Amino acid sequence: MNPGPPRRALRVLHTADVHLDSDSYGNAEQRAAHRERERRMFQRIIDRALADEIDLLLIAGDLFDHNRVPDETIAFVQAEFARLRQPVVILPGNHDCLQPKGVYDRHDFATGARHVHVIQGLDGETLEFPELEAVVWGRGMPEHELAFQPLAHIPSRLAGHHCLALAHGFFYDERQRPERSSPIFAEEIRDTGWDYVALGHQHVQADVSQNGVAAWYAGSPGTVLRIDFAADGGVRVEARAL
Ligand SMILES: [Mn+2]
Repeated sequence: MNPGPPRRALRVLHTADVHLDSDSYGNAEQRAAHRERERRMFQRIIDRALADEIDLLLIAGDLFDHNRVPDETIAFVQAEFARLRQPVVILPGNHDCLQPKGVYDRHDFATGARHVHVIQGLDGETLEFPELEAVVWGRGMPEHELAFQPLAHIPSRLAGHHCLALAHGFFYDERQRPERSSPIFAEEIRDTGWDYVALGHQHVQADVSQNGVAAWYAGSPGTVLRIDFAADGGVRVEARAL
């Protein structure tokens, strides 16, 4: 059954693999400079979201480089999110997966920021944004392993909505016994029938769209992806400079 086109155009910004607080080398001053560069990059993503007047920001995993990031880094991220009114959806990645005492266990990003959502459902969860006529689905990653399939259990599309999914893992062109953790198979992307799959994990920007399902790795920031969903169902993906 053809669900029919959504009624509203939608503009999304997709980033991934920001890796805030990644390891660096050198003396204290050099390490501080490295941290500042990472933070500045994240600020530019928020700047871009504001300048492009997007409706929704998707972060497809590894926003943080590890699960021990200090409170100060969280406060920085929260202050940046506070510049936005638009919904933000964060998918945990392998570096910031859902562990006890991990970053998303220690901090509730929605506190005082109802527009910020962290995907935590281990069998997947759907967030509905009626005002955008959009749904966003993702599956929380408790552990990065062969058996974890980021797109497993994705439901059928919701009629009359833009249907967007998030997944963080390794892309395989063909179904096979995976050698890499968190495998994402081309046919899984195709079979969703969804409008867009926002991918993270591979740091090179890549188009892995399948049979009318647009699917991209955002790549490590330097650029981000802007996705324009037309009211008639058309999807346009464009790399945007930071
Ligand atoms: Mn990753």
